[in-house]
Amino acid sequence: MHVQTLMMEGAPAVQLQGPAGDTVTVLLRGAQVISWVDATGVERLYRSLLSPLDGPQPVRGGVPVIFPQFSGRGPMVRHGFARTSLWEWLPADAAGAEPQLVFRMQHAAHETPLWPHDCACTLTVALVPAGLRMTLAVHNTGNSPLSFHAALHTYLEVGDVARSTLTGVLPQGEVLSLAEPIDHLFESVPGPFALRSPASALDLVHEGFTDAVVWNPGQQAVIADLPAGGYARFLCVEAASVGVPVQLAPGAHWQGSQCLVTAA
Ligand code: TA6
Repeated sequence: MHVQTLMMEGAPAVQLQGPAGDTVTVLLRGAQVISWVDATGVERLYRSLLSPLDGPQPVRGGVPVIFPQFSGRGPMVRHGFARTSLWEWLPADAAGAEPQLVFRMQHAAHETPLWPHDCACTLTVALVPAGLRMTLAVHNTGNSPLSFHAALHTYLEVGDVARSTLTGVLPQGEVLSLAEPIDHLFESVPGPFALRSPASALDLVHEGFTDAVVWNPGQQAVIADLPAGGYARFLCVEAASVGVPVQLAPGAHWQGSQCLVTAA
């Protein structure tokens, strides 16, 4: 296992290499996983090269952490503040049975008048055999209840979305075709999900999260920080708790994880 800090296109990041040679790189801004290269040397996450890493806009690619609001489902900034906040790397936790990196974000009630709650979030990013596991934990450190949405907005490299399929989100093993644009919240889906695409075969397992969001904007969408044809290269499959917001009593904890496992 090897850990190093680095500047990635002007943005501070931490990189972890696992025993099999797989690597994961995480930006301190947003604790955003920006790259996961598997043990065969293949990048598994999509990132738009038109999206600067050093802010101030959210980075399009990798795994933005969505918290405490999903999309425009509330009064806050779109997708919440976690993805553009500076997280702290806790280097003491880098070693362990499964190599991992831990990041922490503390939020004080006065910082966001539209969400006046004290809480502490951690994101743990672990290299597991043939996979990557990300765990978001939230601790209500205040003295009043709080409510939030959370999602791991995972941009998966697929090579050609129109030739990709996803099983597990539709009932009775029905296969979801991705030939058309999609932006859908699948509620109460336990998974696992199987993504099969020209670039990637991945199984996705979530725990703690209740829902999944599947998004691809399609060819017609105009997205300033996405290159021409970029839409075809990724599919977002997001472990999410959105349909029913998570409620946390004072002092209570919640956690949700998503594991991406390479499949044959
Ligand atoms: O998670 C899907 C979604 O909410 C889509 O509606 C789409 O707009 C996407 O997120 C990207 O949002 P962003 O704010 O990063 O442009």
